[in-house]
Amino acid sequence: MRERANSAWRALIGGMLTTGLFALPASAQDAAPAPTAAPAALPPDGPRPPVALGIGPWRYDSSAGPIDVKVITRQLDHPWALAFLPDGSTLVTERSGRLRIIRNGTLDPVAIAGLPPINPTSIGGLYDIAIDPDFANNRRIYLSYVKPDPQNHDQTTVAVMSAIYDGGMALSDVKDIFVADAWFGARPWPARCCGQGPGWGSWGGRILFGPDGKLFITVGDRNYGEMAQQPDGDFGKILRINPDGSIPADNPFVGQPGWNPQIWTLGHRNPLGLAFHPQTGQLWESEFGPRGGDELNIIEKGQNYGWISVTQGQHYDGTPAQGIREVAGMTDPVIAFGPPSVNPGDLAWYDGAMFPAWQGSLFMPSFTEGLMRITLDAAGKANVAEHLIEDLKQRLRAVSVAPDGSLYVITDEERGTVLRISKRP
Ligand SMILES: [Ca+2]
Repeated sequence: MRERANSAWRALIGGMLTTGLFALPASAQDAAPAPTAAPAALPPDGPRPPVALGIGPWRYDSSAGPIDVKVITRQLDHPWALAFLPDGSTLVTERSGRLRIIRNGTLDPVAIAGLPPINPTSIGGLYDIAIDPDFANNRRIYLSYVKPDPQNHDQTTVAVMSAIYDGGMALSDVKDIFVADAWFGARPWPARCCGQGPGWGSWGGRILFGPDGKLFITVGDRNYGEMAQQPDGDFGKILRINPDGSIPADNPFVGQPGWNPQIWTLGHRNPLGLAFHPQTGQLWESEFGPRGGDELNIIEKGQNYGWISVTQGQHYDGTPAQGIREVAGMTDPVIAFGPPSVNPGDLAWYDGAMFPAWQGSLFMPSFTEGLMRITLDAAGKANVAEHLIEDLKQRLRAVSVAPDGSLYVITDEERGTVLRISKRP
């Protein structure tokens, strides 16, 4: 499957090249050497070309029996996260900076008002949603986003806002509760190793309440991976705060000179998925690594996950990683994916009633390999057991278990969708 998918992809890219659909700036075309027929040494990496999604519904046979996949809505611009509210409606973020609401299966055409200035550049914008554990009483939600410096919009960081949402068309009492100090992007950019990407990107941006009522925030390395090991910056970290923005006294580095007290773990590249195991309470995380170095990790208080010196992937300029695995002081991933990269999205442990066969499975959406179902064997080792809806060739950004036990998957596409996977009646 994987080989066939890749060769189809290469053929598609090749077709786009020969038909001139990959338009290069004139100067680049002038400077480019004549094309040669040399085969690529490595599989393609990075954004995959978009593939139009059909109307559906689709039917599959899965390990949980026959399933239906239906489009709930296809009118979203790069949706990034969704959250179910107690009244049955669903909030959805669009990365371009809009908060949307789906009621009774229908997307309201009007976006919810009241968001602060957001910079939707590159892969940045409006990101994740967390619902206050006490939402039924306080109607409070939390949204993460890429915050621009008002003086220079290239200079950005990840922030988390809190707001009251009463079910209508506007937020109220909107306020930042946390602004990461991972400001980056304004030129001139510092010299960085390893062929790292531009000064925009790698923001992280997942937020999730823990069973302890604390809010976990992922912050990417901002393509400045040298900072991921620095104790006095939020770059490349997973943070833990109280819902009012204050710092919990039991964070691992509180009171240690030179450390940001909000740091929970360090050494991350671009963490984009978080989920607490419903039985063990462990925090699982997915992370974009470099080429062929995407990771699934178990996040434990105070640990160092290696980036930038320790990675099982390849740096983009071919610089060898300084460490691969079992490096003293570093925590290895549970699974390292690739090459090629799978580009993992947000995670969900299945604990719903609709699919008994999937109880205890971890779902991990991917840009390239569909919705991956991961299981733990008797020894606790994680294995990829199944790929769902891979043939739809959509960039899957997130998956959530709905209150009825169906799975909602969002596709991070220009014409992005919410898909619902349910048991075939
Ligand atoms: Ca790592």
